[in-house]
Amino acid sequence: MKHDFARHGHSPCSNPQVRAWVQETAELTQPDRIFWCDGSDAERDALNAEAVRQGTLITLNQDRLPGCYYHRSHPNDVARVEQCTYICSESEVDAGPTNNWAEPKAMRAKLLALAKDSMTGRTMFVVPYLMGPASSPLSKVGFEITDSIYVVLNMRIMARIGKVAGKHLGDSPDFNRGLHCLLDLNPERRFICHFPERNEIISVGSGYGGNALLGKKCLALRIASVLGRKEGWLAEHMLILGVESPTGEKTFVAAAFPSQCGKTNFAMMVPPAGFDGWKVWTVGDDIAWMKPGPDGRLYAINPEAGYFGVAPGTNAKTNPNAMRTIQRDTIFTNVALKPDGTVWWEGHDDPPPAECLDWQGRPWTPNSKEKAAHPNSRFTAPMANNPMLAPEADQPEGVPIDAIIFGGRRPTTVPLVLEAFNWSHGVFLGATMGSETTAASSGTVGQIRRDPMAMLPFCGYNMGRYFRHWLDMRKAIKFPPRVFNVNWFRQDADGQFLWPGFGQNMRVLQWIIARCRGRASAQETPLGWMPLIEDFNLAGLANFPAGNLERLQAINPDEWRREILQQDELFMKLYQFLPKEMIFQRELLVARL
Ligand code: SAT
Ligand code: MN
Repeated sequence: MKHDFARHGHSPCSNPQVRAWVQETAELTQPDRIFWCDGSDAERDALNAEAVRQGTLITLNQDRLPGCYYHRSHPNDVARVEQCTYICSESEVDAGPTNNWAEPKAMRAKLLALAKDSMTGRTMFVVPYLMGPASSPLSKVGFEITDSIYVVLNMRIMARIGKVAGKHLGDSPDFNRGLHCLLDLNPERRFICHFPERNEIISVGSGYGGNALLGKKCLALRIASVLGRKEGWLAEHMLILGVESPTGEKTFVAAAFPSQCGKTNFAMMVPPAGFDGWKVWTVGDDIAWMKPGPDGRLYAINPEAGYFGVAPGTNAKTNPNAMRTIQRDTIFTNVALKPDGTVWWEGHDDPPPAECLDWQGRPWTPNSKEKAAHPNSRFTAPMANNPMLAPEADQPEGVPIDAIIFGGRRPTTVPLVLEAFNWSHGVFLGATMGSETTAASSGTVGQIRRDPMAMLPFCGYNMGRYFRHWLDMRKAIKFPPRVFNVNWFRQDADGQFLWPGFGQNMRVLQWIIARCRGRASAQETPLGWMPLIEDFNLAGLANFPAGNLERLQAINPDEWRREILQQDELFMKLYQFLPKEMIFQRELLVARL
């Protein structure tokens, strides 16, 4: 069946507020055509065909990678841009010292002036989308207006789009308005702006990932964190996974790590040899919305419907389930393109191709100096492809969370695993998280930056008040999850990783779950509860030098002196808004050390 792109997609949503806003936006941006997305497969085929015709997508080898396409973004547009990201709350204090703030009226005027007539000669797509399972009370509706067909095709994978969103919304005025204009991709005219009081996002000048797929970081974290504070829930930069024991007992865990610390790998982990009967199910790999349930436990949904994962380093060893997930219906962005119409990246299972085109379309051979794939190249894949997708992922009530894990990329100082003494201490562990910077955001790579709860770039309001909200949530949760801190990245003096990571992280999870179930003892240390060496399952772990676990868990006083001073830098910045519990926790830590 052939679908006429030009004649497709003309069934506007009946919600009067949506229609009025779309009309208004069309008058401003002056597109040649308006295309309302319905989310159907026929529509997907028509959009893919059109994107290929325009050269936005390249069709990959359909025998090897059915339904898969390839995209190159503009070389200046390959990551999130925090310096161009603004929280435009009415008052500057509401954005807080860790966000860029701009006065909302002036910023809106500036953005609308940029958007004016920007879609002339182009198609304006209207994407109704739902973040969260259909009919979940935790789900939220957004509409993204965009002139990027690539954004539409990514949103199709990352969110539940089309009729399901209109149905969830009904006639309610309660939806997020998202306007996205590519403009000319000039970094000077690149702004990602959030208007929390208006539940509105305007993003111009970038077509990439978290800058342009407005349901993801913009709505599901920055705007949602503001809504969560108002409505009594948490919007977090967390994966959600379920561990099933050989007896069929399931424990759900939410874990926060900064971008590019392996959230997707952890969320899709395969238990290693020796863990017969254990299974890890994925609920989500990036974002969790968590709200106390009627039974007094904390429940989490994954608002997304797909994975926007880092390609480099993904292979059958690091993430076999991801490799299966991206065999079909996947968009690959900024990876290398092989002559046979398949894709490659550094750290792929296949050896480097004798020749290929790099992420910028230039001929590449193994002798080339530059990388073939951009370090922040990505796959966009539907979560339904994941062989270990948790059956509960679509449950409207979400899954009950028993453990919250905070982690970062720390070559020194921070032990492999420890458990917080209590909720406040857990909030302190999250608040003082740090991590080495990576390529997911533009900027220097390899420095430790404080990244509280992995939310530094994503908290849509004052970070000090965000800690207060976390502390206050304790009162609303009768049976709070236990809180843990992990670090897979500790190195020895020669820069070698002390811990094998990946599937072997199951051993850490096993201890965490045993703690949650009251089955493992622990020793008290200045930093928190730590596993007794004899309690920690190292059975069958090949090539693991004796004494490495002790090295992984060691507390080095000099390193901790430096660490506390570093933590103070963020606390000083937030001082005016910092809950006093955080200062107490700091004092207690100093005293214990
Ligand atoms: O922000 S993105 O969605 O582009 C990816 C990330 O940083 O997690
Ligand atoms: Mn992320």
